[in-house]
Amino acid sequence: MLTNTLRHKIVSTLQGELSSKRYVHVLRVEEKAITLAKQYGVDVAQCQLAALLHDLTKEWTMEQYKEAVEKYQLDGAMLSYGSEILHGPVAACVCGEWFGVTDDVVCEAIAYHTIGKEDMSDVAKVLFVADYIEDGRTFEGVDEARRLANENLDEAIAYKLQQTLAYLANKGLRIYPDTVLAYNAWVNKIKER
Ligand code: DGI
Ligand code: FE
Ligand code: FE
Repeated sequence: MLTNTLRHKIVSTLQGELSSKRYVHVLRVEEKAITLAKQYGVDVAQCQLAALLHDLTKEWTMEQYKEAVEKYQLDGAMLSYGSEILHGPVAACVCGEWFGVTDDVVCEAIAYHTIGKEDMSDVAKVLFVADYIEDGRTFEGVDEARRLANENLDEAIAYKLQQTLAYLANKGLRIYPDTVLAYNAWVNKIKER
């Protein structure tokens, strides 16, 4: 449960772990996650907690990630993709130790917030979309993402996956296989609606 004390503890840790730019991003994701949770009848405290913790380890060094992959027995293949792919799964493990946050729904939402997953809980969906459309985002297509998020969370998820894959391929960046699996699953899901 997200008490005031826990929130304060997390927020002061974030101020130490993150650049001010990323810190304010996290606060905007928290705000957006609360709004979406209320709009879609999802547990507000779980969404808020997942949002606060989602980028906790985004500025870690590769040395820190390497230790975490060993310690928590995560997929070692993630190491060659760097922080982008590692920061979610690692944060999902660390938040138990640092803050006693062990709620599976919250931890899974954090773990999958970058690449998505075929089956996402409502909390994971809210975080996945809130991270993409928080008020500070300005990329091309963000207005469409916000419009979709206002109508249907699933549509917004499929859109984010489609845009992310296209962006990565356009830049010639390597795509982590689970990113492709999530994309395929959500393209199907939207077609079947
Ligand atoms: O942490 P944030 O910047 O708030 O957002 P995020 O965690 O959703 O995304 C971080 C970045 O990860 C984003 O620029 C897209 C990128 N990404 C997503 N899937 C993959 C990926 N990068 C690589 N190299 N491969 C992927 O499969
Ligand atoms: Fe992230
Ligand atoms: Fe984020």
